[in-house]
Amino acid sequence: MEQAREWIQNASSVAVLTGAGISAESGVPIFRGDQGLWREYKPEDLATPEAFMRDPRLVWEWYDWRRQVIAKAEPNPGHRALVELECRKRRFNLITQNVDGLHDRAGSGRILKLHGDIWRLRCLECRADWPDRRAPLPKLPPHCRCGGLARPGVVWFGEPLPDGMWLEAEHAASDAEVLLVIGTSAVVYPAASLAGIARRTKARIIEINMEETAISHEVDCSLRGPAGEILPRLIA
Ligand code: BJW
Ligand code: ZN
Repeated sequence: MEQAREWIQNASSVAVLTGAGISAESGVPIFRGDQGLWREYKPEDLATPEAFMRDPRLVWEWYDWRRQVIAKAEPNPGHRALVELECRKRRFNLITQNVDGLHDRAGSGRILKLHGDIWRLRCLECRADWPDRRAPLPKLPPHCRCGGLARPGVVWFGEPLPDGMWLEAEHAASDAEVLLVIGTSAVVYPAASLAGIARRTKARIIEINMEETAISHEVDCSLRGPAGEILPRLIA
């Protein structure tokens, strides 16, 4: 902890990659492990364009349930510690895989949302894209004004990340002197490759997670425990 705190204090450029674990203490379920099931489905069964085309109502029921959980959730001390860190650093980049909007609600500035935003909808017909914060939605599946079927504004397996987003994330990781990787199992690509990118440009990599992950062997320091407890102590 002391060593990691010193690396952060001395760095002028810090990047952060967050995953579902940072929102776990706000009551938002993570994807993998025992908690990751909704009904009998795994995220890999639902977060795909194929699953949506097969059964849009089922996929929307999952998203509508998650939107209701997230609507009741509040940002936790982990989200807030990152806002504090952003205020202190000249160069700071927050990259998140989360779609829940809790970093925005905590007050983070620019956020690179690799996997989109659960509070936006997109029309499959006319490509319109709009915010909708109603939870539950009045009718499933929701439709666009044009009559087309709407989908959640998120990135599913097999889909490219939002335009330009990956380039910016890669740039942030290569520019960082310290990369914090928080609450992600690091099994989903390309997000998981950001640690390798930062490592090539000699960044210190600090992982915060309850458990060992797919990248634990390539980080400089693993802090084991809840992000909502570790982050405020690390940044204090
Ligand atoms: C705590 C805690 C506490 C708990 N404190 N910690 C090899 C290379 C490149 C790509 C691929 C590849 N092999 C396969 C691919 C493709 C695929 C992929 O990665 N598959 C893997 C499963 C193998 N990737 C893609 O398809 C991506 N697109 C792509 O590659 O496009 C290429 C392309 C280019 C051009 C044209 C077409 C295509 C897209 C990936 C999209 C992922 N989408 C999802 C759903 C988003 C919407 C939604 O939310 O519903 O994103 S899947 C899901 O996983 C979600 C998450 O963001 C993502 C990552 O999960 P995360 O955050 O790591 O959560 P968990 O649950 O796994 O882990 C939580 C962690 O927290 C655990 O470690 C806990 O221990 C910890 N924790 N409490 C701290 N209190
Ligand atoms: Zn439309």
